[in-house]
Amino acid sequence: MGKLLCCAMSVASFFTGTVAIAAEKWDMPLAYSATNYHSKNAALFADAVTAATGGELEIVTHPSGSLFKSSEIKRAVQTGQAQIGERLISALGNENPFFEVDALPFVATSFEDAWDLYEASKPTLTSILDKQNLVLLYAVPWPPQGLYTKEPVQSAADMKGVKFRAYNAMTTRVAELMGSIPTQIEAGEISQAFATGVAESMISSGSTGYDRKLWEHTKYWYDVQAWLPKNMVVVNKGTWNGLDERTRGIITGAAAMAEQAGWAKARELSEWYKEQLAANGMTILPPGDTLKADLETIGATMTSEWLERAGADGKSVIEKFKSMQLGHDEP
Ligand code: PCA
Repeated sequence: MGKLLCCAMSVASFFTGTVAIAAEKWDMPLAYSATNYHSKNAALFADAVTAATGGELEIVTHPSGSLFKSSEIKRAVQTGQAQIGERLISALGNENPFFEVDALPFVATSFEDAWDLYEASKPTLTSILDKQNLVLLYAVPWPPQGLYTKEPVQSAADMKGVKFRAYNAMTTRVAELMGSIPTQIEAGEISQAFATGVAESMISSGSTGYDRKLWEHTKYWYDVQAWLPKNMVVVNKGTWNGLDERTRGIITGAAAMAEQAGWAKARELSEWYKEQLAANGMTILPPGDTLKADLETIGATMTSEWLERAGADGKSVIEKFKSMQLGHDEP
């Protein structure tokens, strides 16, 4: 009896010992508020990995820039200060113009086209990230981008001199080409920027307008459907390579689910966000013909500027995307 008990105890301590040594905790910094669908989706992904590994790998999300600010998240993951994190891809244009492909105005303006553009860009995106010590896990879009204003806007000329909140170099360029005055401001600082008069207008999704209660500061949202930028979730490559194959498989599976769920959620909420902006007193309008034409001209300028900067990679992703479009048109 005594011998058996002793053996049972040592077996138990062997197992608990193993679990204690193997258990790993990953911090997952997120830039956007906990209630936003990107953050909720990341939390579901984190829980799925934690559950499927039996707690051997626990992923803990830190929304609202609470662990690292949005501008710091990618570097934190590259250097291993955080093992995994989420970042708006198109904000990284200063590192490589290729990151801006999903923020080109009027190139991919629907969820279907945004998905095709993602598929077309994924191999290059993955290899750029690989060289930066990062592994791409999944990417999820923001709903189509529209224009928030205090006053009605008929044409780009009406935006002249307006203080414009930008979230990357591309939105800064849109503002410059409209004659607006751009300032780059993180999503978390939007309410304050509008409340203090630092910003009067911006281009963003209904999602961010809803999260930041833009109806308190603006009256109109023009449903321009200019582009659908994406957030990506990346892991530190060294950390990734240190995982066993089974754990990597679990993460890859959970990431594929999170990607599908995230795209579905963005699509589903896109209309809902507009309804919420309207319910809170905003006027939701399609852009008038002049405004649309002006923005399209700006988009064409920006696309040719980008093609210059992005070189062969840029040219080939646009060609690949266009050939996918043609493919869809075939009977
Ligand atoms: N919301 C983010 C990026 C794109 C979007 O829809 C923002 O405004 O910062």
